Amino acid sequence: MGKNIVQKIFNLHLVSGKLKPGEEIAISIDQTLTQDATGTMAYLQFEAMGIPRVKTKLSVSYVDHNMLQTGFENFDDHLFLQGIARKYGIYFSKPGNGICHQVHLERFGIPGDTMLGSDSHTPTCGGLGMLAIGAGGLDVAIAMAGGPFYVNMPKVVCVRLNGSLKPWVTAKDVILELLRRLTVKGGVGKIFEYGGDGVKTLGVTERATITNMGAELGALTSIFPSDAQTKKYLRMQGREKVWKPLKADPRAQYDEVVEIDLSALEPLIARPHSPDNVCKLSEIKGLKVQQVCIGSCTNSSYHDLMVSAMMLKGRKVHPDVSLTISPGSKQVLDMIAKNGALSSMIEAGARIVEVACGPCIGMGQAPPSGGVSVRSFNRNFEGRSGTADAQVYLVSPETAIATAIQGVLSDPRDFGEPIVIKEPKSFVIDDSMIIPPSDKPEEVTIFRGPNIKPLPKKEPMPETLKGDVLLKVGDNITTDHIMPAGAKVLPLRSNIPAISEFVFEKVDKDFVKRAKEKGGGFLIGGVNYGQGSSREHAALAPMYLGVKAVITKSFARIHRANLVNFGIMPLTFENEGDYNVIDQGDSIELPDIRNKLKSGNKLTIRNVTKNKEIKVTHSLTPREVDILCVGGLLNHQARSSM
Ligand code: MIC
Ligand code: SF4
Repeated sequence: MGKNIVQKIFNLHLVSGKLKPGEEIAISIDQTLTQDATGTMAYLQFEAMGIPRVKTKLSVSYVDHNMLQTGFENFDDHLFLQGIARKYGIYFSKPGNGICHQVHLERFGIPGDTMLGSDSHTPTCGGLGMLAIGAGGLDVAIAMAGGPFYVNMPKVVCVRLNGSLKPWVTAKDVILELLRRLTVKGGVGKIFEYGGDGVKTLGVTERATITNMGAELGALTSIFPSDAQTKKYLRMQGREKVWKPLKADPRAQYDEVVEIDLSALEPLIARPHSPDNVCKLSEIKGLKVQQVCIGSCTNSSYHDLMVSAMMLKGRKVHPDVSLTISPGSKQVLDMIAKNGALSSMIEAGARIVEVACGPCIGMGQAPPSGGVSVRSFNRNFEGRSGTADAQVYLVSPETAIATAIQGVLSDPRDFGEPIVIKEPKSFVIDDSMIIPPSDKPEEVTIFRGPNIKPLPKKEPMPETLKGDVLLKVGDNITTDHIMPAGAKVLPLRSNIPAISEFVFEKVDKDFVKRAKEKGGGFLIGGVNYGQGSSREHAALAPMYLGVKAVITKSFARIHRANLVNFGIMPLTFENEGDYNVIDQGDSIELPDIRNKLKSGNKLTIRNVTKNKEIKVTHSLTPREVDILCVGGLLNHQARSSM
């Protein structure tokens, strides 16, 4: 029987388990990636494991999120990360070098290798044929220590791309089409493997736009074949020697198939406040816009910025619009500076923003009150931009620039002749902002500013769990709801006591006070609870506040794993209707919990307030049950290395 690409890579990396959908497998990890907002915690955890040097083939630590230095915290954290990298054998990409996913694609990704990254958009490198997965920082720390990554074998979905895109229709529209069809939970438990004759029409950075935003489908990852386009891209990066061909066998089997006729697509747009709230741009064009932002790990490649510059050349940004452009990497910025494209942007009136995540994570450039912001980014969750009532729309760079010029949502097809970008012979290669690790690690001292607080500890699970329901929320709650980011909160990522003060801040401002008064308790959620980012702080901070279990209709993958890692039980209602018989403030009890967890996957919760019993289930593997019983993965790791 023929094999698909995912099976081929998993076969070469399988440590335990069988490649049968739903079964727990463990795979070895070749490379890891961290960014500063999740990295500080991941490295504190790595340090706690007492391993002298990372055991991966390559580990890179990026600084791209916490870039606004309005106090000492962020710079202190950057210095901590740089010291850790030098000491433990990790490459350090300095602030200003670029967004982790863009730089990793350019300088480090390898077709056929596996990567684990402490950021949900790690699958970006799937555009190069790499099997790249986003996870919590602790899972990444374990991979750096040489441990495998555990996951339930996903279903493999073949996305067959046919034909080619029409002018002004882009890779962004391909992934928006998938989000329109499948929704933000359509990819849970799945890997999307791209194939079909349309693949060869897409360059590596276009493919990377698609695999990047596959994270918004809730997928484990997304991957393209490694072919002539991949080889060309790697050659232009001076890295042709890492290229290898990778494609599915002719009779490869898939669990599902999705067909997309590229030539039938048109420009699409995701409306507030979810990346799957997609419609045709033509249905809502004409809407007045106050802000347009180009950038983020989804759309800030050389190609994206060149198209933007060519559209702006000789034109002006509309007087009522603020246009920001944040290039994805130093390489991209350097190239558009050298070839004059940057000048076209500046002349047109664009605000050139630092090479970083920036506005995508609310690090500056918050829209005005009630304002409409049109962005080439990947997430438009409510409040994420930094303005609670802003209306954020997601589009291709082409649509965004047409809109910035017209001042209203505009269809790029009305703009004129299609723009063809001449490819350079090679990219500008200068890795001087990537600092290699020290060959004398014993001489490296690590700087620790006052913002770096020790890891909070958790005790083993008691026999009976009891407490009150601290909060009940609805469907599709994101990690941005649970643990907000933005310029004010992000600098506290290495300080759990301080960051805990912001848990559920935008959902219920009394949550933290209540959690503290009651000494912790339970959370109730709807479907796809914890979608979005990989930030383990969305589990770690609730754990610090005493949250014992989260009971939902369903979970997003990374958040569920993070809950287990920090000793919080993820439970689901056996009958979804029982969501209605439990309310905020109810007292609940889970007696004899350790034994019950071990003896099956069904449990009964006693709602003491309503005098009712509620049946819940768990999908924990025996390994995960052990992790929960000892109070989390760090305790578990310490015990197994004793
Ligand atoms: C995001 O896009 O939400 C982030 C910020 O990159 C997160 C990571 C984090 O919260 O630090 C992600 O996507 O994992
Ligand atoms: Fe950075 Fe935004 Fe990409 Fe997250 S989605 S890594 S915040 S650019």
